[in-house]
Amino acid sequence: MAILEKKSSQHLIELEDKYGAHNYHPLPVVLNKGEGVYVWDVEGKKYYDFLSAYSAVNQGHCHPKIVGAMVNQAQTLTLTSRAFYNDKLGEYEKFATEFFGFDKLLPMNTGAEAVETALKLCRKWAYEKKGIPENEAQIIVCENNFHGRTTTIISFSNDEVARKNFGPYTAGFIKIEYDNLSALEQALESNANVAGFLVEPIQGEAGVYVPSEGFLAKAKALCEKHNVLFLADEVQTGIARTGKLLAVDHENVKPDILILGKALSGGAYPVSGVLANDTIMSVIRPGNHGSTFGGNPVAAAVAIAALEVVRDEKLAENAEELGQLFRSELSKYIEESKIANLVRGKGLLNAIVINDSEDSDTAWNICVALKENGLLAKPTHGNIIRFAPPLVMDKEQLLDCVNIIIKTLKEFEK
Ligand code: IF1
Repeated sequence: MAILEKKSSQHLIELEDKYGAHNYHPLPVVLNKGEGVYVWDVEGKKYYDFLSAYSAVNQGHCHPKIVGAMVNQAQTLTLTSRAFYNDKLGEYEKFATEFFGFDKLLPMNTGAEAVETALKLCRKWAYEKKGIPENEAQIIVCENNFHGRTTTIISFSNDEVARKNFGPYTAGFIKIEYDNLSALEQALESNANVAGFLVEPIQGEAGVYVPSEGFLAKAKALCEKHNVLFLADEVQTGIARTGKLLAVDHENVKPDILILGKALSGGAYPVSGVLANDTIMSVIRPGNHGSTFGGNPVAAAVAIAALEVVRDEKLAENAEELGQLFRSELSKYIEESKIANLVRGKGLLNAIVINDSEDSDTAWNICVALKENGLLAKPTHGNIIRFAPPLVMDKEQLLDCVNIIIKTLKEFEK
């Protein structure tokens, strides 16, 4: 019998290069195992995961409770479609609506699908409840947003790499500067047909931009004043990532439409969803929207387990405490550093800005060096490196990672 050759990283990278679309440029590491805050490559090297699959693995890799729920349900009933009822969806909808404090949940699969769902819901509410003339609804979005990769979503992106040559683009969006209340007020006052304001409570992909204290609360108040829905995209910032269950909780803001994804499943399965109260969700009627896998029994079982882990292991509290430690330790180093300019973030969603031009490859080279030193992270744009470990990390592990990061940055001090 042929001895199964152990696949090397190089061989596996070549397979992807030859047979896979080149829609990503991954760091040169091939992972084959994950457990808690750790991942391993095919050569057996162990790493701290400081990306958490872009904040999908908040509960840690392969959390036994989440995987257990998935395996158990997968051996019982995986998919019925919504043509029939199943015994898990109603229980999940009740659990999730009570967990986040809304009347209704519309279950989907990916974050982009949930954002698209929220946009459709917002528009339909505008026509049927606010009385905006049909096909005239406008939704305000922010410069440098990231909400996914569908044609409509990239229509209001200003990232040319994500947008160019995918036209024609979807109309009905007004762009304003992020964290700019007067720009929001001006857009609301000069457009009669505004249906909603879609915003990331912290702009993740743009480089972990935390808005000014009070921005979210004042933006919500402006939306209320103009009878405009506040749509919070918490796909990346939600599920305890920023030190609260939701990033909007830091300002006690209650969105009209809440968009969730990623860690809603702990990274075990694609689960996303949109939550809203009946006054809004009641505009959706049979046939208006759906998806084959949306609300499937496995997703429902996984999401309940993933949220119970967040609650029972107090992940938001841990993210808050370790995030403050992370920023204070790095700030001390940055005071004397010539390679790092600043560290910013909330909870365990942080980033450092590298003292080099946006188009330099310094941030990338630092991430390659971090990999050699046993920690995986990736630049967002150009000179910004995002640091987002699983929220199950403990203090000792975090300080170990701070040491690895500082040691690596010092290798780049000129
Ligand atoms: C990629 C970025 C992060 C998101 C927010 C919706 C979605 C995302 C705030 C869509 C997804 C992912 C997508 C992934 C990389 C990652 C990402 F770099 F693309 F921008 F996290 F910042 N709203 N973000 O962050 O959710 O459809 O992917 O489930 O596309 O490269 P999705």
